[in-house]
Amino acid sequence: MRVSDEIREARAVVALETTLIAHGFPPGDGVEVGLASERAVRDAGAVPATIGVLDGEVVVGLTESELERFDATARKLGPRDVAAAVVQRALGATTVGGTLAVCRAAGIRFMGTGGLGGVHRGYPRPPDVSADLQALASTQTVVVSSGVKSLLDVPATSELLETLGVPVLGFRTDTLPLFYSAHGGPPVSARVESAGEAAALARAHWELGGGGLLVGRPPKESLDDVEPLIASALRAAETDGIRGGAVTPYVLAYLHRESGGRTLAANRELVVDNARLAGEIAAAAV
Ligand code: PSU
Ligand code: MN
Repeated sequence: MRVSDEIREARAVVALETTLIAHGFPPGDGVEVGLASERAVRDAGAVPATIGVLDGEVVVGLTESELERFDATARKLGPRDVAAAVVQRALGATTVGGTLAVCRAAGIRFMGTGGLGGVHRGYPRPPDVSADLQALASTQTVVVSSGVKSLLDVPATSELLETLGVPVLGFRTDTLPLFYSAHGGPPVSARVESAGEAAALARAHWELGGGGLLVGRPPKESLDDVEPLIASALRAAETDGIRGGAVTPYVLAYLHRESGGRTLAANRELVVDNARLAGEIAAAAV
């Protein structure tokens, strides 16, 4: 593992994933979103640590030119895939779960992302539950997201987070945001009003020996008419025989295309805003 000097010495560090960069946006846009997220973390008074696997190393704190290598050819790395990518010298983009596995090894306590993975619709056919959930439950890190991925079964994911003992904090909201939409999600386990309150709650949870916490931040501009598009994207994915890790990139590309770019703009904005809030919480925790 290679950790940059700046990150090693920083008091407040925010981890950022690379799957979003490589697979969550059209070519080129992902790198821009990654760099904008890093700036947002800095604006909040913390140091960004974008994480990925490159040239046989886990890199914690990719440089700008390294970040630019993360395109759609990168392997998508969940927690179980990081070691293989290192040994096989693959270009590896970490998911939330893969990033959390690295956070655990590097002692990083805060992370920003778009949406957490979770229980796929139609469970148990296929029996697809993201490794993000188990990784979050077992890592002492705060993940700031706008809820879970929009294509999931959100109520089932929320139930499973409860089962796993993961606190779900609503940032100035009583319900878990639905990624593109701020409204209509399941209730959170506690509402917080400030970054300082989220940091204090995380500290208390960790003193009790608890693991990860999710902070749900509603998107500033709520798109409340995307659900029918998501349903048709999932039908198209099924018709085209798309499975497993390929489903999210397929659905996101479908939504970006069919919404005339509205979901793309919303997605970009919420990822950067979540990175900023993660930075504020990290800064408040020191
Ligand atoms: N949310 C998005 N776009 C994404 C992801 C989440 O809006 O690309 C990625 C994250 O990296 C997340 C991963 O960790 O999808 C989960 O994938 P899976 O459901 O295959 O575990
Ligand atoms: Mn999956």
